[in-house]
Amino acid sequence: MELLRSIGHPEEVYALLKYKIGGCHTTVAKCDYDKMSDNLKTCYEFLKLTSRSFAAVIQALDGELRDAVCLFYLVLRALDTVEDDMSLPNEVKIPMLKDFYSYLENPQWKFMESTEKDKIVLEQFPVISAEFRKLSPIYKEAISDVTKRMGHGMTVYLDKAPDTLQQWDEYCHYVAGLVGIGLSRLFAASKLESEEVGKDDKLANSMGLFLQKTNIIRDYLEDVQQNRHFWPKQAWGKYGTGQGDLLKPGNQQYAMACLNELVTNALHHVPDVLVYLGRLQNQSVFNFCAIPQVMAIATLERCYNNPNIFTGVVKIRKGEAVKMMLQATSLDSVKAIMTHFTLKIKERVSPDDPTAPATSAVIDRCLRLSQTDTVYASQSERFFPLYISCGILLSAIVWQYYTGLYSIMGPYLEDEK
Ligand code: IN0
Repeated sequence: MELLRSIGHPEEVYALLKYKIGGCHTTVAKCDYDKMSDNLKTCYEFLKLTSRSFAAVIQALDGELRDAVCLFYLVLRALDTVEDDMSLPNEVKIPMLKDFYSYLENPQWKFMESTEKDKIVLEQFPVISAEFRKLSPIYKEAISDVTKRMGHGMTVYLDKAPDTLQQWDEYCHYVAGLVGIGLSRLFAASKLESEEVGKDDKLANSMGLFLQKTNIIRDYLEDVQQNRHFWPKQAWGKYGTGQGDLLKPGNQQYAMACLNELVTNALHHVPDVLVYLGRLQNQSVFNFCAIPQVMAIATLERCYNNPNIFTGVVKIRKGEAVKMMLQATSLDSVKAIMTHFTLKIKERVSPDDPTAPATSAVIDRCLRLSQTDTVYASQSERFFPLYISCGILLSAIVWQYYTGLYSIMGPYLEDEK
């Protein structure tokens, strides 16, 4: 099915086949399950259950960093599952979010009443917390500190949608910027990355904000349908619309203006993302950080000025994702991918859009900082002869099949009237 969706993009078909056949050396899992305790193996099983493709990138991390990031991911997933659970009354949820970091030190703590899809990480929390307690103190401190700050921050926005753009940044800081800060500390603690990476909270925060803002923009319809509101009022309120009103057909023009304003806002994080990625030295850490960022810029490009955001799901094709994943292994390749998608947005900026000047300005800044000799263009030309040959071969097989079929079945087939 995924192959069919990429049929018009030969380089994606090639990427999908390469990935399926196992040629993805950059993201290939380095886990040695034979040397793991049963408990830790179970944690990796939870990781695969909850994060699908992202699990492979975590498993490809070098050395002891791999287990630390796996456990950090599971703890965050557990916290997020509590935050998302609409069936939990606030009297239960608020103390749980605030105290969550302390459950890491409690071998018995688990929660059996969740109704969420990832409830397994709460029901089996003792498996996760036991492995957490085996980590070196430096990793434990980073994970515990971030869990504490995030749990507290989540309670601030439990019943409150972000109003101002500043509050939007604050909300995204709690749920994603802190993830960047925590991960950067883990990278530095592992000595795979410099101390500087672990100390620059501003850049680490931007890494998370770029991902989270992209998710919030992409998921508008799904979130509003579930009565969750993450688009800041400062962006939609100036049109006199109410919460969720951007879905009403009469508000389409406002909806598009608002969408483009938020995409422009998110693009402001790209310069920090490039500086952050430029500081990384370890290949496995680089891939782990770069892959979600290139997926985000491709998603933002797809969202920009796209009315489908308000009517359905806007996603990048699996073939496109795999192609980027295989390519995002150096700063130059990431710059090439950033250039490719920012240029595609630039082509679609309309002078009628109220944010157009700001969009063009931020795009020009991104393009200046992403300058590179590497190109990420559709490599269709390279594949064209191969594609034509495959096409001819396929037609011949189909023709043979039908003529063969006719010679056998012909006598039994009804004559056309
Ligand atoms: C992540 C981030 C993530 C990875 C690498 C570096 C980061 C630096 C700062 C902040 C976050 C960073 O990446 C994942 C990516 C992911 O889960 N992708 C999904 C696809 C999707 O669309 O959701 C997949 O299944 O592949 C991410 O989105 N988040 C995340 C969570 C925990 C950790 Cl440890 C790292 C979630 C979020 C909210 C953006 C931080």
